[in-house]
Amino acid sequence: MKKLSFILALVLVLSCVLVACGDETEASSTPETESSVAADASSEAATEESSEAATEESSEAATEESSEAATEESSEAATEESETGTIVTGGNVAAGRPYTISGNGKPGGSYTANLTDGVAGDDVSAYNDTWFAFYSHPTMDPSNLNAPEGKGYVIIDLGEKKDLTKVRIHCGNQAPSGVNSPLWFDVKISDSADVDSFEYVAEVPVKDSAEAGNATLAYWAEVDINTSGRYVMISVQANGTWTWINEIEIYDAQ
Ligand SMILES: [Ca+2]
Repeated sequence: MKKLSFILALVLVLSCVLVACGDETEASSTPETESSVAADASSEAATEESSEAATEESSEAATEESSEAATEESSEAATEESETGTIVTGGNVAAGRPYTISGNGKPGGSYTANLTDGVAGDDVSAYNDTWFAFYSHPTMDPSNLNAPEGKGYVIIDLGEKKDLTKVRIHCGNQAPSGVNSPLWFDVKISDSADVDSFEYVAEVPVKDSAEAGNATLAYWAEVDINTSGRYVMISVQANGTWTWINEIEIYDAQ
């Protein structure tokens, strides 16, 4: 009987040992599971980071695209504006440049329009600084005129020698008031400001009396040229008392 009890006790002990081993197995498997969960979490985190990075990259790419698109649109708008505007500004190397005028006299009134400021008003009924006037008079003291005997000039300093392709002059005509389109404008060129150093380049076609007549109008007189120089002289031969201009444009080879 004692032997049987001992065997039973032994079986019990072995069972306990086995159960304990089973617990250990379970216990030892749990960290693996946790490790697996942690790995999953790590994977999720990695996925999120990757996703965020991708989103940021995508966002940056979108921003760049948007920026490029805006730049293109802006460029197109600038092109359209220059194509549709009455004054073409691209390549006008006379813009903002200093100039000198012939003669010491000043015409009556305040005809003091700036000739290189980009403003070319076309109101020929305006007797004021909307226009600059060359003034000629048969009996007035020539020292009081800026175009004695109808001859005057503007010399524009381009700052440095440039290759030139076109000259435009905005002028007005209002014959009933003695404001006439001139007989001619000439373009002359020099690398010096000395008045006697200029060489003839081209005549600028103007509306003659048959075209302009008694009309009140403003228009651009222009000529294509192919020369180079730093100083450009626009000389005028007036057709009557007044010649009105208010802007001169000179284009380079761009
Ligand atoms: Ca002007």
